Amino acid sequence: MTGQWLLLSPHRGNRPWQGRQEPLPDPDSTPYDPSCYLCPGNLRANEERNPAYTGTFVFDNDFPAILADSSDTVPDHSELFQSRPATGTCRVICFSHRHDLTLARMNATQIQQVVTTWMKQAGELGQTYPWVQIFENKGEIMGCSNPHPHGQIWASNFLPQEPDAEDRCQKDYFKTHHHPLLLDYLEKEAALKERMVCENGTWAALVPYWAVWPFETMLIPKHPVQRITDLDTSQQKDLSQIMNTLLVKYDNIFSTSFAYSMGWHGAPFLTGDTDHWQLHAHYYPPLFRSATVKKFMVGYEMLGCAQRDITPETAARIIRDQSDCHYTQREA
Ligand code: H2U
Repeated sequence: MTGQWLLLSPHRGNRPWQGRQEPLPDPDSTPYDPSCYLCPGNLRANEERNPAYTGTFVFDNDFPAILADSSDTVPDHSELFQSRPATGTCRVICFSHRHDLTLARMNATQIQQVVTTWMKQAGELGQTYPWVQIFENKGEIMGCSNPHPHGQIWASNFLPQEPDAEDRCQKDYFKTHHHPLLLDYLEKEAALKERMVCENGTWAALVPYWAVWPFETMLIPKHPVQRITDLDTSQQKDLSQIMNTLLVKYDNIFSTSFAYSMGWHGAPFLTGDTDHWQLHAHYYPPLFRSATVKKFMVGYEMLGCAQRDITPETAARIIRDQSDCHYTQREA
C-alpha cells in the first residue's frame, strides 16, 4: 500500500500496439465436461473420483505447493542465505458443479454459497495456521489451469510478504490515528466518489488510489470487519451482491470473460493483535486495451517502478459506466 509509481502522459494509453495479442479461448458453454478434473463424478489427475457434488466442493490440492510436514528441510540462519521451513495446507475450491458457470454468471444466491464456503474454510484452517490465503486465478492469461470455475486456498505457518507489509502499514497508522487505515481511506474515497465503482449497504468497490493494474479494484466492508470469518448475515448477502455487480461490469468492459487474480486479505489468525486490520479483497485484472491485449509489467516496471496507462479515476468511470446486465444476456 506504500511506494511510488509514475502516471505517464495521457497519450500513453493510445500508443500503437503491434505486439502480443492473447488468443480468445472459446467460451465454455457446456455445463458438464467429461474430461474435466473438477466436474462432479469425474476422476482427478491423481485418479481420485470427485463426488457427485452440487454447489461448492472443496478438496485437498493433489499437487500442493506447501506441505503439512517439512521436517526434512534444514533451516539456514547465515547472513546471506536465510531460510526456514514452510508448512501448510493447500486446497482447491470448485465454485459450482456447473463447468460453464463463472462467478460473473452466477446470481447473488449462488455467489453467497461461495462466500460461506470461503468463511468455513478460513475458520477451519485458521485454527491451525496464522495465514489463510484465499484466491482465484481466472482465465488462461492468468495461468488458470482449468476453465471449471474454481479458486484455491493456501494456509501457511508464516505471514507472506504482501499481508506482512499490509500488517505493518495498518499497524503503524493505527498507532497514530487509533482508527483502521482502510476505514479512514474508504471514508475519503466515498466523499470524493471519483474512484468509487459501486456500493451497497455494507460494501464498497473502488479503484484504489495506488492501483497499478489498469482495472484493479478493491472490495471493502463499510464497517469494521477484521476477518472474512467475522462477516454477519447481511454483510455476506451484500458481498455476494456487490461481487455480482462488479464481475458483470468487468465482463462487460470488453464483452469477454474478464481474467483476473483476486484474493482476500484480513487479520492473521492465532493472534489477538488485530484492531488495525480491515478485511478487503484485491482484484488484479491484466486486460487493458481489449479482450486480447493485456498489460505487461515489464521493462521500467520491473526495473524502476510501476507506471499506469490510464488513471484510476478513468478506470473507475469505465467500470462504473458498464451495464449491470451481462453482455451475453442482452438482446442483439
Ligand atoms: P489453478 O487453475 O489456479 O492452477 O488451480 C487449479 C489447482 O487444482 C492446481 O493447484 C489442482 C492443481 O494442483 N488440481 C488438483 O489438485 N487435482 C486435479 O486433478 C487437477 C488440478
